[in-house]
Amino acid sequence: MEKKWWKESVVYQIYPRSFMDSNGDGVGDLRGIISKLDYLKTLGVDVVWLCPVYESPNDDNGYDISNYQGIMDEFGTMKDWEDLLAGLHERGMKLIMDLVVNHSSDEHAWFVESRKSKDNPYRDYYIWRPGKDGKEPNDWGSFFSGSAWKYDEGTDEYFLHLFSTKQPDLNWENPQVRREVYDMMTWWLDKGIDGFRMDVINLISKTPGLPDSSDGSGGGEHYINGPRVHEFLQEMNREVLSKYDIMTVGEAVDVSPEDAILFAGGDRGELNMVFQFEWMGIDSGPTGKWEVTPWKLTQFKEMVSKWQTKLNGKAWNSIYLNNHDQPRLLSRFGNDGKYHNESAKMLATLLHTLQGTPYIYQGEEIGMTNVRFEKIEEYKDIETLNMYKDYLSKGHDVADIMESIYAKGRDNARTPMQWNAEPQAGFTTGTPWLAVNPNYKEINAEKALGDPDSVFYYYKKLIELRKKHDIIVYGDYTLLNETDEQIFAYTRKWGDEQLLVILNFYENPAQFKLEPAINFQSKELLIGNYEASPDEDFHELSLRPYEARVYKLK
Ligand code: ISL
Ligand code: CA
Repeated sequence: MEKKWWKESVVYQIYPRSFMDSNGDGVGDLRGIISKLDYLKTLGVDVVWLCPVYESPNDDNGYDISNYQGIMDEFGTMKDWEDLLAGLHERGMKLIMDLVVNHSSDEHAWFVESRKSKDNPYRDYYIWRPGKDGKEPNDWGSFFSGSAWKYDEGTDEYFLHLFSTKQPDLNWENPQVRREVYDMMTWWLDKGIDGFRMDVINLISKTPGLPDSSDGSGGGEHYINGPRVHEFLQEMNREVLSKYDIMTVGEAVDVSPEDAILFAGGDRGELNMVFQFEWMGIDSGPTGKWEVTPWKLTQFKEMVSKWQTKLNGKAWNSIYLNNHDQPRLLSRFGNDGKYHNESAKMLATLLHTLQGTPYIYQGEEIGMTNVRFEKIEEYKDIETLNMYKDYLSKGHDVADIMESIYAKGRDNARTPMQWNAEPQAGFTTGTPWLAVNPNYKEINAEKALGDPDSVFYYYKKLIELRKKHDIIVYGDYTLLNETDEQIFAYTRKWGDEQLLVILNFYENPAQFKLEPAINFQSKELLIGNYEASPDEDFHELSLRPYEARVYKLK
């Protein structure tokens, strides 16, 4: 397997609005991030992925961009951004920027022009259609509820928006649009950035003619992995990406491992890796993410194993268990109460010992959890608020809706970073744009840094181990004890070495019996989340609640 720096790296994702506020206006900003670079260095991460910091009216917190080459006033200036990049580089870390080019803001100059008249030179930068029998041009649905079309009186036509009405989709069929995007990317790369995370990049190509969905299911079949998506990405790679030593990760909604190999296959000339959504869907029902559904460990193991084995040697995995769109991993897959630290460390062990590049989302390294705000007015996320209205109008019970939000709402991940036990968790001296999770006195970075046994130092150790043992990065994965409903165990193999990972996923103690037996001469306990004797015989082990162990065998 080819060695690459982006395979050996650990990425830390920053959601700037919620990371650190430097001027007391309640909104995180670039100076705030700069003040925490030593914290990131202490943790040991290699790459920072910065969520959008571009000019934006913030209908979707920066994922609606009105100027791709300017910095949002609330976050600071271009000089601040340059200082951030320099600060990261000085400390040996890299920076990847969010690239949001499936859509722009409706306040982008292109769209302002585009909506003016049907013959405006920018008209074809977006996707405009006349209505059909006085209704929307087709039956496609928006990810944020309702139709994906919005009527615009000025020219008596509709424009397409797969996300909010303030996020019109760019028309990738238009070569001029693609040229603009490539030039803009080149401009950022020439400023010295180290790559891109590409927002919903597998949605950029739509079926010509924009037909109705075949089964009334919203139209995904006509824009997920659309007909020209690989052509466009290969062109982008030729024109831009291939000229730099950078890393690229594409957010790819609804992809299978086979699709992922097309986007990120070593010989494809497209991207380095994708974020897939399969694991994130494990607790969703047929109607989607808001239908919270129980899941079994065997299902989860099957999903993980599928991605590990199918991509092995063909494409590279990205490994994440949460991000700014997902609930906190600890509340979702672990135990955010009694076994907070144990389960946070167990999940961290999984994240860092699979084949792929691990992504840590801010606050994960101190075990931040989901939040339960009493009133809908306290929530800020457009997806959550639109769903709330939509479900209310369809007659759902308020209490049920709130339970869905508690389990799945995106604001779970967006409450301010908990730095210390001071008011507002040390995030701001003012009023935060979204309330702080009330558990900040127990869960905060200052406390974690003062406790050698904290979740933070466990993450740090896992990151260090990755630097010392190639097998953690490159080893082949094999699932063990497939039908076990409580223990997730696997090996990694690399040359004459093996890694054995044993994870108890629940609070009940569990008996582990190694099957099939493995041959080895020597063993070393690399890391675990409980005191354990290095000489213990792991052929039969009693595992404590959420216990995790990683052995290296030779
Ligand atoms: O949030 C989600 C999880 O259910 C998805 O619907 C999400 O919108 C989708 O994964 C795409 O996400 C990305 O693009 C969106 C933006 O709101 C998200 O924050 C971003 O990660 C539109 O730009
Ligand atoms: Ca601020």
